[in-house]
Amino acid sequence: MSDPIASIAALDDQDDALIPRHATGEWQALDAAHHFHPFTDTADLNRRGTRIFERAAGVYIYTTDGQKILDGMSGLWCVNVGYGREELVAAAAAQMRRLPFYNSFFQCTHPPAIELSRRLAEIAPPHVNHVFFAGSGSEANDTVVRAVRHYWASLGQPQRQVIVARRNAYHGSTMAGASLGGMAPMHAQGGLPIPGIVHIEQPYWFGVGRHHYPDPEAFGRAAAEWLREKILELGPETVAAFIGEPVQGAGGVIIPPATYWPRIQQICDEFGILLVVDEVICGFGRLGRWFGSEHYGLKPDLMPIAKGMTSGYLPMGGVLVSDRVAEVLIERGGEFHHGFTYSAHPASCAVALANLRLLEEEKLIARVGEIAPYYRERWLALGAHPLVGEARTLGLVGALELVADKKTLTPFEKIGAAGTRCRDAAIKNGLVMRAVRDTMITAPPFIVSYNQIDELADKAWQSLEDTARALT
Ligand code: PXG
Repeated sequence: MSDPIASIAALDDQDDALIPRHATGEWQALDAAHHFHPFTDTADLNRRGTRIFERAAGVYIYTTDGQKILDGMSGLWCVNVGYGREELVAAAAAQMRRLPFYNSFFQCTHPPAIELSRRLAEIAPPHVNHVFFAGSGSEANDTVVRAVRHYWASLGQPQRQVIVARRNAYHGSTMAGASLGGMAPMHAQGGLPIPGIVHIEQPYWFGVGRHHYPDPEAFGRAAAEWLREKILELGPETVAAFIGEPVQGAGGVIIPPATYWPRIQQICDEFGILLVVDEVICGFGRLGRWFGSEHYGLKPDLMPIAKGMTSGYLPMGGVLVSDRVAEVLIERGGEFHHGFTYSAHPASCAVALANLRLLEEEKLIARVGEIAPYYRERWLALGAHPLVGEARTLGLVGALELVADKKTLTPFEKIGAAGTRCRDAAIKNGLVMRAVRDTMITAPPFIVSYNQIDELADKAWQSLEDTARALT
């Protein structure tokens, strides 16, 4: 087989004056001098130094030092069709030549926006036929907050303001996104959450449920009932919506017990509140169906989307809007005073269309279903390691809970230290595996082969071994 890196290098016509070539140390120094990274303690980063990735192909990414690393996280849960897909590159280039930008305000639109809207309505559940475009998942969730409240105000119920979300959820980093999210360290900076957003406990059996509910299914029912309790406590007439990720991603691949979502749907229906299912990670095939909502049999009123819509090749987000909400917004809402310069960016739309075509032509979502049992088998086997208290997967996401004592499942005293060690060991071993506290997670691209799943699992095991050795 030809060396993918060599073939990319042959294609490489990058302008050296635009992006010069430096040795790794020089790149690191320049980065430290000028670049603030997301979710980063900059002083700490500058001591440790950045890893600099310069190219990628298939499921592999390559550093400026020439290290080849299996990307077990699909970039940041987004590069689902893998790296180096010429179809997406060509779609972006062609659209940028034809019409690189035009806005969708002031009575304007363009063919890529129209075709993508039509296509999304086709793949969305039957009761979902509209989309509002944004530039990211965070903007999608800001759109959700404003659309939900505008929906109720348009129905003459402006007092319905409160959105119930969950602890340890992740819905983005803008003011509304971070408010919906349930990350305490995010709320501690910048005076969040904004008013009218409340949180209930998450359906995390290993982390919060197992001490009181030995049976995960009983825990799932109880966790859903916390929504009812919260609605009753707030007064049902004040509650606008509930929001949740089908499987919490950034929170640590938290797969709710099977009893959870059906009961959440029931409770939303019972009180008539809107159900918002955040599909930013689960959407576009991650769980083996187009949407996580389908996996759990849900009928969402709004579905924020991003990431896998373009496989991350260009930034794009949006909110899929059900007929229930669309009718009110259209018939009674008047002007929705909301939108972004890059709503329906033409190049992003073209890339999304090319990406959806790849998913369809290569049957990549069915492929997730086919390969998921093997990923599961290899991942669950990691559960035998002395450091692992629980292993779980669904579709192509997986988590390992690292524990100090496997018998009693006691967590580590200093939370996060073992996880960070394991993540660093994984990188040394040539695998991107993310650490959330002491939970190790992977979410590989849909094109991952059986051999590459072996490689992922072998490297993960080796990294657990290295971590165990370092801890003793
Ligand atoms: N909703 C969900 C469910 C997400 O996972 C967002 C919204 C926000 O999307 P944008 O495009 O604004 O980032 C996300 C993003 C991690 C990690 O460490 C996860 C995300 C972003 C950054 C880091 O797992 N998810």
